[in-house]
Amino acid sequence: MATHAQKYCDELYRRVVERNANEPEFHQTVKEVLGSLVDVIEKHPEYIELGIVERIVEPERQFMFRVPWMDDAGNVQVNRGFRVQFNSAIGPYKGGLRFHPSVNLSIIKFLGFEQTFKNSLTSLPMGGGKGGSDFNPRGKSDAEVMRFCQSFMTELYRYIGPDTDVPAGDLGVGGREIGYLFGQYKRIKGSFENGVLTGKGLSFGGSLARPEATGFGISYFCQEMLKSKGTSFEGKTVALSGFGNVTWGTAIKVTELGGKVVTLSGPDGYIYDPDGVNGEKIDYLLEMRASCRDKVQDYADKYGVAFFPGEKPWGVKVDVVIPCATQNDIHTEDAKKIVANGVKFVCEGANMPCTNEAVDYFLANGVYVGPSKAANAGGVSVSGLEMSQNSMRIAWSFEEVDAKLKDIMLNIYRNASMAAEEYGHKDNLVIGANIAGFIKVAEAMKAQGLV
Ligand code: 2IT
Repeated sequence: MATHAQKYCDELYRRVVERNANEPEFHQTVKEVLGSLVDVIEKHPEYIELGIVERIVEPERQFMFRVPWMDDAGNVQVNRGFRVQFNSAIGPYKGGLRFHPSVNLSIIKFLGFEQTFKNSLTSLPMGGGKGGSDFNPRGKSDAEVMRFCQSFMTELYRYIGPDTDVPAGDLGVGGREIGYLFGQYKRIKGSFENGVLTGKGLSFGGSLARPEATGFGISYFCQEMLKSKGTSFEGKTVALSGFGNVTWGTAIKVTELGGKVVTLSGPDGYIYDPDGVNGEKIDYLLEMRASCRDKVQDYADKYGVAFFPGEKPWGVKVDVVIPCATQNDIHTEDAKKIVANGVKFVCEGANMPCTNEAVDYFLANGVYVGPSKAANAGGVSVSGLEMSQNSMRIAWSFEEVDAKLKDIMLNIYRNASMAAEEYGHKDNLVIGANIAGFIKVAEAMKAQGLV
């Protein structure tokens, strides 16, 4: 018999789908989160009565704007810009900007929704937001990227600020883009407010360890998962996907912790390096990214390893799987191969890299799953620490930031794991992370009245 809470969640999900047609990624994350909250809502009927759950699935504010710019050949280009301010119950909106041709409102809303719970899990005072553009960085010159960033910020600046909304990077937005965006913001505002963006260069308020933070955080989180089952990265083979910032940081730390990274992937296929992606081969990922070619085959050509065009690395036999590329990288048929290979640990590095069905398949087959909103929260955590340093006008050492990051990740693991156990879902970190992230936001919303 479906409980009242279950019926409420089913009906709310139906309405979300109806009111937000053509937003499959947003539906996907709402379905996953609502599915995790039934027991909590059962225990806290006020979350229904006060409309907390109904409000939490509706962004506070959404902006879409025109971004006109001129390419090097003198042609006018028009892209679309987005910023979704999802939830400000526990702090200023905080979340990255994604520049990728696939970007649309559905993708930005899914990311903003996830970010709300992720930021809550970090224990730092950050609300949830996300933005970006369908601008395609592939093959663009430095000057084109700068002109695009300037035009994008000329519109975005009116919606953001150090105490209102603090963007950062995501796919396609790294240190170079944040530099151009900050320069334009500073010029328009006529004051030096560097807390408005994170992921900045070190010379103007960036934090040490921010580039490494997402991947290091994933590795620390995954290490806790392994430790809780009496094992470690030592001697384990690890399949990563992607070759960008998250993959880079994860490869460094996993290698340092004794694991061997054997795969990377790109839009063109995947590479298999039986000797491990380590040392200068990890540095080469930075070059591959900076080239804007978007090809992982470059790695295979340079180091003479196998390249599998058009394929994903999920059929490779390894001990640990960490998808670090983008959403919906692992479908049920991939999950089946992973389970058949005897993998016991899947830790999500990218945002929502597994479909809901793939996650269900893993859980049903005894795979320990680290959900992205917990496992990849290290990036935004160090963004939060960057905001603290900017407010205090001081800079911490790499070791200080890394130590705080590690503490935060252990804390997230503990909270997710305890929440799962408390609500009768031991070892289901997906449910645990959703519950732990939700409760803090819900309590803040409850205290702040109907807003
Ligand atoms: O998905 C993410 O957490 C990010 N892209 C980082 C966001 C941030 O504000 O640092």
